[in-house]
Amino acid sequence: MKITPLQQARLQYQPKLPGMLRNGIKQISVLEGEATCSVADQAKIKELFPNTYGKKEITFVKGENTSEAKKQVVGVILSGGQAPGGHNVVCGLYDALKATNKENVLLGFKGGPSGLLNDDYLEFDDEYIDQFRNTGGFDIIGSGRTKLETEQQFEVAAQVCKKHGVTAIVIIGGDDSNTNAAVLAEYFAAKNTGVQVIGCPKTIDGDLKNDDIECSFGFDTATKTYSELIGNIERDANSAKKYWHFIKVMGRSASHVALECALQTQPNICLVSEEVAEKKMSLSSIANYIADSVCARAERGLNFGVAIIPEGVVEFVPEFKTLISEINELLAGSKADEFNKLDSWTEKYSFIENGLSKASMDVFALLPQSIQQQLFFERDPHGNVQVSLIESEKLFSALVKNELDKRKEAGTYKGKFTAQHHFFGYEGRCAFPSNFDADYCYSLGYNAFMLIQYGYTGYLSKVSNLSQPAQQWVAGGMPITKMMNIERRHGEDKPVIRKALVELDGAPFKYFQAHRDIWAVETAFTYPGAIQYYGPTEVCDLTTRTLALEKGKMTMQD
Ligand code: FBP
Repeated sequence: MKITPLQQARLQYQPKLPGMLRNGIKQISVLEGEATCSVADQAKIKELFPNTYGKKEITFVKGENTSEAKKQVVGVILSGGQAPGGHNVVCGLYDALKATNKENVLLGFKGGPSGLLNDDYLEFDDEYIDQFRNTGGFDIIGSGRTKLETEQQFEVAAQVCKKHGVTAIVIIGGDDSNTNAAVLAEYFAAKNTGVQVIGCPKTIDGDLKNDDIECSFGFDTATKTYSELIGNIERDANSAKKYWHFIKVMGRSASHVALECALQTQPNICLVSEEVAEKKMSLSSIANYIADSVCARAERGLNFGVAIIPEGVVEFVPEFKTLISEINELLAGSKADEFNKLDSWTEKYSFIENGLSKASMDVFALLPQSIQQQLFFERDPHGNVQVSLIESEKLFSALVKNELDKRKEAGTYKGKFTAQHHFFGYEGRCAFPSNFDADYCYSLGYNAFMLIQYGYTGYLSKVSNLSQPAQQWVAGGMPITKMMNIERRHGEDKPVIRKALVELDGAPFKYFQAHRDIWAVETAFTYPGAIQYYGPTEVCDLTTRTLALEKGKMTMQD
């Protein structure tokens, strides 16, 4: 692998640990807090997790390390979508493990959870791991989306652990992966395998967040990367003054990524899916809302602008949701073959017209033909429409164009409207981690090993007080069961970590709400530029606006 100058320089960066972990391994002791209970459905969660429920919150403090001196063989797994900083979690884990005992071993299961099931692994050594310090990506061992959830999988996992003498597994993943980590921990405990399980909170989506986890890693870097690109586009728009840019950003269901990018770049429009759902907005009302901004700007001679669209927004539009479920019904079973045999789009269109309710057909008829076709061609293995593949940035620009044409005819709009489209997702998932993510991730990994060393299982590595400098961060652990409740998934009641959507009464959304009317009309763009790794701390060590607002470090006036 050819190493670039930036990569070379980043390899030398020494991530910052929370103050309490900085005194050397021999000086890390445990402070146990209160016993915990789950955020809801306590009786049910307790019944499902008899061995791991109700454990105490843990904080590490400076003091004599009293953990048991035994050889540890730890297996680590990267699970799900890539997020910047994953390599540093592994590096932090490795460094703590080796600092504790040179004989300790770290195994990396390759390609996600399936690596554990297939016994496909590598053993880390200094030479290998040193190439990955402070780099983006998950290529150190690869990632995958296999879910560890069945009893049979757990049995195989137990056998693989036994074969290698594995004493603990660290799962680096999102809400689902950490839910599965808790279930695996319970299984291992119930079977007396002696294998501990620790989770680490990962996802660029920012939706693994609760009273205990202030943010998931990767969110900081990914949103800074997208914001740099959005800022560049804003500057281009403000230079050429001839395009409206519609930018879809990743984030799955929640709009945390879109909202954070809006806070950083002050675009004319940012849709927030959670608000769309709350207000039960229709496609036309959203198009009208954007068109109002286009018109108001056109009146000032500003025939350009930027609109941010969260990846999952269409699923939050009630009428669109109904349309999707009717399409899924319409093509269920053999009806899909019948549909696919039809030659022309005209024939297919009549098939659709006959199968959908009047209300859904009205919505369908509103869509540009390319999107109509996407709804029927892009299907998942179960035959369902893949909503995440819908080009909603094109959908909304087409709907806005229709609306503007109507207004032009009515004489209420005289501007020009030409749209450009972008989708930012993969551009940010493997970026070099910001200093924040490099430090946070290294701390999560280091901390995860301390939890293992002190014998804990079913815990999430927890580093908090993140809006302060790293010296003041607080390291510890929280039983995963504390974050759980029961939700209906695929027709069954399941214990899961609650996914965090954007809170409409939370400080980040309120800040956006207080400023967006001005941003919609004026050119209030801000250009964050590239992530800075070197330079003054107020430039290089900034957290996200989301975290700053949530923790009261930024006010409405800022
Ligand atoms: P995780 O939830 O696993 O962290 O993945 C997040 C994400 O980046 C989403 O934002 C996006 O919808 C999804 O992954 C895309 O993943 P894939 O490329 O596997 O479809």
